[in-house]
Amino acid sequence: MAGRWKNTLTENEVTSEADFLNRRQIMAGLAGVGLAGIGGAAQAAPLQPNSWEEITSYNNYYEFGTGKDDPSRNAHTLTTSPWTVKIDGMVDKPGDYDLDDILSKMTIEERIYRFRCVEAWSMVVPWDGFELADLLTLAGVQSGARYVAFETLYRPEEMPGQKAPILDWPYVEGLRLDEAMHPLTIMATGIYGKPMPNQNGAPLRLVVPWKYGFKSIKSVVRITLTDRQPPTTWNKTNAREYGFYSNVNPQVDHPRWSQASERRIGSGLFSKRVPTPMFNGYDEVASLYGGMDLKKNF
Ligand SMILES: Nc1nc2c(c(=O)[nH]1)N[C@H]1C(S)=C(S)[C@@H](COP(=O)(O)O)O[C@H]1N2
Ligand SMILES: [Mo]
Repeated sequence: MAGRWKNTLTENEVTSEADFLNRRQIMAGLAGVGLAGIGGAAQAAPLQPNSWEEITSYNNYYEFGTGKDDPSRNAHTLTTSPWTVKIDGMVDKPGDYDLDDILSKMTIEERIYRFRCVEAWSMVVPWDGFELADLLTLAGVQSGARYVAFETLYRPEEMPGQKAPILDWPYVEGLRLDEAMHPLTIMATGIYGKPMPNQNGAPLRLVVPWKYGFKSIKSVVRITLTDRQPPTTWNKTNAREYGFYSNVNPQVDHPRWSQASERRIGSGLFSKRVPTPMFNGYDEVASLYGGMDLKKNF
């Protein structure tokens, strides 16, 4: 796939932000294409990742509170090891998979992705992770499966937000199987070559860069293959405002605000607004939605 690139370092290698940025420039030069090759619109300008500080202190993780700084203050209480992922439903090898076993079979890559929240702010995040397709293939997807459902850990003792009925816990999400199998879709295990911070969804979270951020469910403990479109948390909360697909689309406004532009976090004191591209710039996914009315299927 054009623009994909493999990480030449191991995830255990501790990389400072400065080293990371430096290495990016070197690799971009060597590759001759630049890392902006990931995703269409990014080809115009190289992606400048947000800082570690920005990515790990401005979060949405309602299990730890609804404020942007709640997760970074509260999520340290979460025990992330050992960690088990149940893979069930329409798979050949259902079971409780130990995360370390999964990781021993997966190839960790760095993926620098734009990340666009439905609230109209955005960041660029250098994730480490593996393709979800590789995990699904490991479990053996059966022919009748059409959707993938995801579930976040439910552990109110460690996730204080779950003691309040803010959302219908546990947080659940879903993708169509072809979306889940797309090479851009990853299960992320880290950021900047470091283990995933709890506030960002440790130890394992979904990242679907062409969809609004709430699709990228954190701290995943269950993955279910199914033939029916699964319920999703924000759709259950407000179906008029949050659809199942939730592809980034500047032409479909949220009922309460425009989606035509976004505020880039960290772009100075007055975070600058930039236009939001269709599919968040990842044009290569357009073929997944051929013939679909994306205003109806928002
Ligand atoms: N379990 C769970 N997953 C979640 C959320 C959440 O509250 N709980 N918030 C979502 C939203 S709205 C966004 S924008 C992203 C934020 O990810 P980040 O904090 O790593 O930027 O996580 C998504 N995944
Ligand atoms: Mo979000």
